[in-house]
Parts: sequence; structure tokens; C-alpha cells
Amino acid sequence: MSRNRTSPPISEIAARFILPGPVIAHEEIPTGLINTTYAVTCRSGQTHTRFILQSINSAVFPEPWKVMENILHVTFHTGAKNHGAEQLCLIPLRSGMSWLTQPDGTIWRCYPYHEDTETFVKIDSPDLAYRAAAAFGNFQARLSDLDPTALHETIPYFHHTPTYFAKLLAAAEKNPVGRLENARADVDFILSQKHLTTLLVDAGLPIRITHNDTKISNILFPTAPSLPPIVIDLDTVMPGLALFDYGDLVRSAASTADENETDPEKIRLDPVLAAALTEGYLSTASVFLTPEEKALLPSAPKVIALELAIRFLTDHLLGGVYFRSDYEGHNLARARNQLTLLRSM
Ligand code: GN1
Ligand code: MG
Repeated sequence: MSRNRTSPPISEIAARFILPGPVIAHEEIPTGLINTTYAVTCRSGQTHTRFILQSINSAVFPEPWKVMENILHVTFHTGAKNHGAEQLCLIPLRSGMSWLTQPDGTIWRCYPYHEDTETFVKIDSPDLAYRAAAAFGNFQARLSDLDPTALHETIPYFHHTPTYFAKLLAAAEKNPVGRLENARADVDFILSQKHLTTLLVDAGLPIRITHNDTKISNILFPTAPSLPPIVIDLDTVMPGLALFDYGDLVRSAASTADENETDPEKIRLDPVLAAALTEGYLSTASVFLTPEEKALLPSAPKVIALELAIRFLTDHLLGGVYFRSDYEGHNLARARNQLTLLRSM
């Protein structure tokens, strides 16, 4: 999404927030697929400080204020405990509000820019895997005493696997763009895995506050190893099952190849990385997980790999309406990658 031409200049938007001085430079950070993000530099005397200024994509989040209320709750709750050291905190506006709503409904928010941190799109060391998983477990642990009903469900049924399964069946039945024939074997394999779709959601597990996008790239690692990793991208924080966060982390971080790999031969679960992720997650999450949750840990990566395969395949059968894709068949390849990963688990 590029910025609306009629919206005010970045310096004017930034001036509404409590920043140390005027904006002297800004640049767009193009890595996100959903929101529009800028790094802005403010000057105060001889000191230059950077901040993140971001507008929320209202096509993905039609009620962006609910996203912001969730983020406010979560950052306030955990910030009170750890002074923002392990997580983002919102920079308030001069008006006292925590986010800026423009007349056209666009919402802007501002975060500190965490200098001297690095991000990874791929994990290759068990040590890093352990630290990443411990950070996500810690994120859940810090929120385990906040009432989940205090948060909005910003994307209803986000990890309700049977709902995605039903949508796949409907898409296959309708076959609106004639892509079923080439994907029939994939649909058949998914049908054979139906038992996995209800395994987590029907297990009576406690509803907790979860992150819902536990990719490795959503952690900032300070270059000083003594400092704790910082969990970012809080847009999908909402009530959910802890095991989906754990499963999504293992699925994405312990895969030997990227989600977009074109050679399925290269994809399998790396057991060493998976073990390090599990150990790291339990190092911070075992204090609040119930025995039932712990017993289902080994199934969680399978369920989420299947769920994501279903989502990609459904999008392929519908002609590509949700996930950004770079070529025809991209979502089919992504679905097959998840199914290959599932078979290796
Ligand atoms: C989407 O846009 P991104 O990469 O943050 C999706 C996740 C999937 C992921 C797969 C809101 O996340 O659920 O796991 O793609 N997010 C949403 O790459 O649908
Ligand atoms: Mg995300």
C-alpha cells in the first residue's frame, strides 16, 4: 500500500507526536507487506534520534482502532513490568492520545526505532532458535495474567483450522477459475489429514493472549547479547491458543527452506532447530502452560503447516484474492511446500 496522495506530509504527521524535535529526514521502509512504514529522524540540538512512523492498512484491518486498542493494552501491561525493554512501546501524541486518526480514518502510530538491533529471515543456529523461541514464550508469559476478553478479536476465526478446511472444500466445489484439476492430489492429501484440523481447537485448551505472527523476522536481536530480544509486529495480538504461536514458530523457523522455495525437494523439518525452538519456548512458557497444552506441543507444527497449506491452496483455487503473489501458481507452490513440510514432521 502506498501512502494516500492527499495525506499530509510526514513531517506534519510526526509533529503531532511527542518527539524530541523536528523531523529533518524520513525514508520509507519497504519490507512490510501490509502497512506503510517510515523511519523518521528528529533533531534536538546536536542529537539525531530515529523513530518508526506507521499507518495501518485498513483493507486488512477494517477496524484499525481495535488493533490499536489491543496494542495499547498489551504494551501498557507488559511495559509496566519490564519498562519496555523487551517490547515495543507507543509514543503518545501531544493531544494525549496514543494514535493519530486522520479525517479519512487512516490511523498512524509511532514507536521508538531500536538502533543496534538485527533481524533474521532465516535461522541457522540452534542458539538463535532457542533465543527466538524463548522471546515468544516470554511474550506470552508476560501476558498470561491479562484477561484475554479485554482484547478484540481483530480477525475472527484467524486460527480456526476447521473454518479454513470448510472454505477449501467450498472453493474446490465451486472451482471458479478452473484450477482444481491440477491441484486435485493436493486437495485429496488435505482431506486425508482432516483429523488434524480439530486437534487443537476442540481440545478445550485455555484461551490466552497470543502474538499470531511468530516469524523469526518479528524479533529484533540487540547486537549486545546481554540485552533481551524485542518482539515486534503486534498487529495480530489477540485472544487465541498458545500452541498456534509455538507451532507457527517451528513451522517457519525450523524449515530447511523458505515458504516460497520452488524446489520442494529442499524442504523438510530440521530436527535440531525444532528441538532448540521447543527447548527455548519451554524455558519461558512452561510456567503457565497446562499439562494438556504441553501434551499437544508435538502436534502444533503439523496443525499450523496444514492450516497454512489449506489457506494457500484455497487462495490458489479462488484465483488469488488474499496473499500477495509474484507469479501464477505461487500460492500452489506455497501450499505444496507446507504439505511437504507436514509430511516430514
Ligand atoms: C501472512 O503478511 P505476513 O507475512 O505478516 C499471514 C500469516 C501467514 C503468513 C505466511 C494477517 O503474514 O497468517 O502465516 O502470511 N497474516 C495474515 O507467510 O493473514
Ligand atoms: Mg505480520
